[in-house]
Amino acid sequence: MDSNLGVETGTLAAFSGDDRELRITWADGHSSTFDSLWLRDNCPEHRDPGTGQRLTDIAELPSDPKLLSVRQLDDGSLEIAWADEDRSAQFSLPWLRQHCYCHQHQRSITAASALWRGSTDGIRRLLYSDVLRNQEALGNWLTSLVRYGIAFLSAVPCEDGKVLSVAALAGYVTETNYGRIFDVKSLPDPNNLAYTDAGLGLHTDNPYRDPVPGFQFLHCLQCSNGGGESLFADGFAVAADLKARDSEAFTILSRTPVRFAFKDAHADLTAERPLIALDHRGEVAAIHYNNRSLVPLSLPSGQMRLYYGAYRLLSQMLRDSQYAMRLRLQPGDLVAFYNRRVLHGRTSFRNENVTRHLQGCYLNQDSVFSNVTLLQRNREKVLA
Ligand code: OGA
Ligand code: NM2
Ligand code: ZN
Repeated sequence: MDSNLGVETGTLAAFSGDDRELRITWADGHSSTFDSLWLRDNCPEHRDPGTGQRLTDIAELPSDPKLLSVRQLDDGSLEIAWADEDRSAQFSLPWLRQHCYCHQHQRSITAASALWRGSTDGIRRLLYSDVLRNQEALGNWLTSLVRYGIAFLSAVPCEDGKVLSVAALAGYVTETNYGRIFDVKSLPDPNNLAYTDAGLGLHTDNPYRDPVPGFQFLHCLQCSNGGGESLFADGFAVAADLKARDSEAFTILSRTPVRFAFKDAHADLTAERPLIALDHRGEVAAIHYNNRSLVPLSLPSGQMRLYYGAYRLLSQMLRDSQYAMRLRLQPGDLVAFYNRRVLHGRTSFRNENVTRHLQGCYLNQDSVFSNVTLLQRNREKVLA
């Protein structure tokens, strides 16, 4: 669509447009459209140079600014002028490209996930000493954690509290009613089935808490010699398969909030959420699955059986061995996983001459994602 917009074509990109939008066709063929108000809102001069934070508020800007002209400067950037305001601003091409808001560039967390069933070679197992000393190893470990939702470390010294120093490499620990750190071992008077020798089916932790802990680290200090194997499954993969297999069941589980609760002498926690939580784009954002803490369902009677049917199907799929990674954590092993995606469980065990003992902690989600991005940023700097 050609227009009355004064456009001078440059060498790096072709651009065209009218007074409402600027269209750029990049050298690789991708095209981007930028609304004139969006450009006006993002004028670089409206940012504090030190923090990069925006100084203006939308109410201070004209509601329908008209583009007057666009020209490419010698340094490649685009100079954009608006009508009626005597205003122009310069936008760098890399900045515009990076901020393209076409459908394809509206990414969500799940887009960065690689689904796995049972296992995959991509899931990393690194030596703790390497991750401690070497930024690249740390980056590989955390990248696996974000991409697959799980990553392992070996030879983490079997010291009380060590899980906290490992956690500090990844993000910030979330303190809960279970403490900053919790000891998973069989106790005489447990407040949670986790503190028994019972098997635990695949589950996510603490769906009764808001927010749900993002990441969980479990450090094996002592393993059992009878049972006590660990199970892990990619909940995003199971959810994708459920959607393909029975879209109605998927819809029921993603649209029906259910309540979870945990109570003991010191805590009374409850939260309501669907077993499969979707983001605003309708993509799976989290799995909340914990039969132990699901309260008696409260649904209109016409929906009860339908709900149970969908819940049973998900539960059966989670028992399918094709999804489960099964292994016995050895002393010194540490598993880190994204608790909103990867389900974990264990087989029952019997302490005979040894006392099975894991130490765990939770980490908040954004601190881990932030560190992964920082490491990637530093890596790009080194390569540049
Ligand atoms: C838990 C748990 C796994 C295990 O403590 O929540 O799932 O292997 N433990 O003991
Ligand atoms: N523990 C191990 O979410 C749960 O209730 C699972 C969590 C007690 C911190 C157990
Ligand atoms: Zn658990």
